[in-house]
Amino acid sequence: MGLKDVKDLSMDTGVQQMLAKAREEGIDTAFDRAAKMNQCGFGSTGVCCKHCLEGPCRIAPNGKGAQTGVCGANVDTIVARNFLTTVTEGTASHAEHAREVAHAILEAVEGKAPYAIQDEAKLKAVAQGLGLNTEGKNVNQLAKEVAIKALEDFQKQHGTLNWLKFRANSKSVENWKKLGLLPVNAHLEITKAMARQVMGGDADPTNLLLGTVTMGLVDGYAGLHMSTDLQDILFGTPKAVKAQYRLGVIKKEMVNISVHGHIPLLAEKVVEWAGKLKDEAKAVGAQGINVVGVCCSGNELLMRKGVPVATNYASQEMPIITGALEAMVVDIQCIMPGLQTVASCYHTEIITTLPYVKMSGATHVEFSTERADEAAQEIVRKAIANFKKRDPRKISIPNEVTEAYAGFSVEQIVEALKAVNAEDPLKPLVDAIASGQILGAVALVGCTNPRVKQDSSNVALAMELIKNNVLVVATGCSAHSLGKFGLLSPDGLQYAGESLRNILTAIGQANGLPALPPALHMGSCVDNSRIADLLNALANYLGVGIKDLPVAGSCPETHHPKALAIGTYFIANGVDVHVGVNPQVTGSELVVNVLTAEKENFPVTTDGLFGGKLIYEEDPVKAAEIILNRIKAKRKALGLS
Ligand code: XCC
Ligand code: SF4
Repeated sequence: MGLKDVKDLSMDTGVQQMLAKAREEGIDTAFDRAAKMNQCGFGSTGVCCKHCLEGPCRIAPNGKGAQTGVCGANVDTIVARNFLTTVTEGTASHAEHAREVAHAILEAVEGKAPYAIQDEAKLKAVAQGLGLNTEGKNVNQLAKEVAIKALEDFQKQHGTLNWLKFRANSKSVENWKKLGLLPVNAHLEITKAMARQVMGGDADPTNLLLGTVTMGLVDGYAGLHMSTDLQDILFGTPKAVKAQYRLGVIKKEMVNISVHGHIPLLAEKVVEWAGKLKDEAKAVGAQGINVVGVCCSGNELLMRKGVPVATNYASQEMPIITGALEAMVVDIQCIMPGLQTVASCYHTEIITTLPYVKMSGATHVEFSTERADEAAQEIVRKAIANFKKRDPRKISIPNEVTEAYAGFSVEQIVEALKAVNAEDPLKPLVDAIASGQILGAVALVGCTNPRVKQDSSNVALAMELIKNNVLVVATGCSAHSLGKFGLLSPDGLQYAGESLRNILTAIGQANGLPALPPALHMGSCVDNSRIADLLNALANYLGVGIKDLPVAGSCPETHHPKALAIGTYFIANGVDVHVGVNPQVTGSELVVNVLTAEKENFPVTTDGLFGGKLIYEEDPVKAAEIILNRIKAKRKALGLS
């Protein structure tokens, strides 16, 4: 099969340019590998089971051939169980992220790690939310108590996750309690989920799907919320910041280091040491050191430090192909093993940092919070040493750079609204929704996927929504897509419906800006917690449940199990979640109906139990129409026109 035209692989002209360069140099990228890899029909529909050595068993489509596995498991059990496996993987990733940060805070306040608490106000707010007495305690004492509360969520044997009790909407909690879904501790629930997936474990498909909901709650509270809260405490709560996007942020005359992965513990230190060691870079003939972001580490640094973002998931190999990247430092998640193969054609050094995420052929500099400074220095010095190893014939950096705004934490959004109504900051937003000036809100989240034309579905869906006066908030790699195509900038309001444009202009002007952008960048994937916090605040203000709000979530170009875990968390709260990529469950009618409520009067559906459902639609324009109709139905139920 011939390779696709690079114009059909990404909307980003810089990425197209690098893809063409890679092909000329005989280098394989994820986009070309995707074209060569046929997707298996059994795996694509979720009907292949590998849970024991009697298999693999796979169920033939249309009733022709074997309809049960060797053990007798039918297609519904197999699909539901595979879905639980996927959601468990995603949840484990986020729980491990949160636990690492909790541990870092403990080390920091005990003087064992070189970090200091940056946001005392957030610390106090989180401590109070967790029910801690804050009176007369100094910062380190309080931070220690918060970290211990966090670590309890990985240890306690009774009760409910502390972070769930702190952050969840009370109406949602009542519902989960009634259904017996409340998680005790993250490790216990992840272990239990693994145990129920095992051969001869849970075979009831509906029960397995309810198990995924508990996983979703672990993901939400012991993953997303805990990570965001603790990172804000340790590194500061984001404020609006000017940002730059695209491969043009890589600078020819500088030592370029990209940070890639998710946990900001290392990334923050790399930025710090890049500043401190710039004279050493000058000594080798560079003008300085330029740190650029990739994926969610990029988002974390962008939100708090204004560090420019080079690229998102699907095109993570492209910074190397510019020939001007001295080092790519990675921690966990979304790091393609193919990076090292590409890097071996250039002078770029891939540096892994965690003992449980290594790559053969890459350099490993072990990172731990205790030796954070040493590790970051070593990494920056390696990058400096690589500057002289560049091959000038291989350097070609696309020159486009797009300007955007990021940093819209809930705290920042409330601050901006205070300029309109100091006493009652949520009122202007609620009034605009009630009057229909803002039809509703959609969270555009998730990834890019080399099987989908990069950025195209993210951008098309966002355009369609803002045209219809829907406010878009964005996180993760999809926020990069919107940033690159002008939707995180006030200029993007030219694509917005008139009433949305008017209100965002008014709020912006009250804050001394020309306008707010039509899409607000709220952070990394764990920062989907910020979106949930905003929804919780709006629901409480109106005295309704989150499920009643005219809102939805969408991940048009997802690729990662984490996205399905996050999606499950939002569905459990009654928010519809659209996915634009095959969720690999279509082999079971039962599973499809439980998740999507496609068939009327199906006995058990997530829509019936929680008020939110899965929407699977690959065409972004059709997906926007479905989302808009659901938003309108939820408005109507609230008595709004
Ligand atoms: Fe990964 Fe977070 Fe997806 Fe990007 S958005 S591809 S999960 S880096 Ni999270
Ligand atoms: Fe086959 Fe059952 Fe084993 Fe799965 S658990 S591989 S369906 S025998």
